[in-house]
Amino acid sequence: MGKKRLFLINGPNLNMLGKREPDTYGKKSLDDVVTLVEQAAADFGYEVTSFQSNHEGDLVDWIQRAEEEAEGIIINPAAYTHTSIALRDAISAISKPVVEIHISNVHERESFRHNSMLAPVCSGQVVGFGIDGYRLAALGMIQKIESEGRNHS
Ligand code: CA2
Repeated sequence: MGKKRLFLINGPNLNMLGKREPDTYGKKSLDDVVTLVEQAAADFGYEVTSFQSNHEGDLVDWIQRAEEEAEGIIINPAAYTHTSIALRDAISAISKPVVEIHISNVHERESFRHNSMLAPVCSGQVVGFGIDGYRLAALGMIQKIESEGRNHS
């Protein structure tokens, strides 16, 4: 059996991390985020496959892939959080746990960011801890996977 794997999925505009809007999203790049998650996951024997896209359908494809190729998904769906029934349906359709993460505290921002279409079908949500939220999401996700494995064995 291959190593246990997490998918790290980032949605539209997150390729701009570290290049624009540092007051909201910080100065670190998406590569820094990937390294952070890889290091956190490696401590527990997990590998990470990272994917970023500005296109909704590509994100759906990767959520579907996780059913066969990953133990769980850490996803920052970015603006699609607030709009996408397609992403919600994709998450609903897989059996693997999904943790939603937001860099900013969406609840102290505009009201259109307060609702997540995806949160009701996710296993957990991390909001407002900057990019460290990705590490926290990875730890929570791994804890969940490992404890569920123990319960079923
Ligand atoms: O706080 C988050 O992580 C968000 O998911 C970020 C999304 C926003 O639409 C959500 O409401 C909250 C926006 C991502 C845009 O990322 C950029 C990063 C750097 C520069 C410009 C955009």
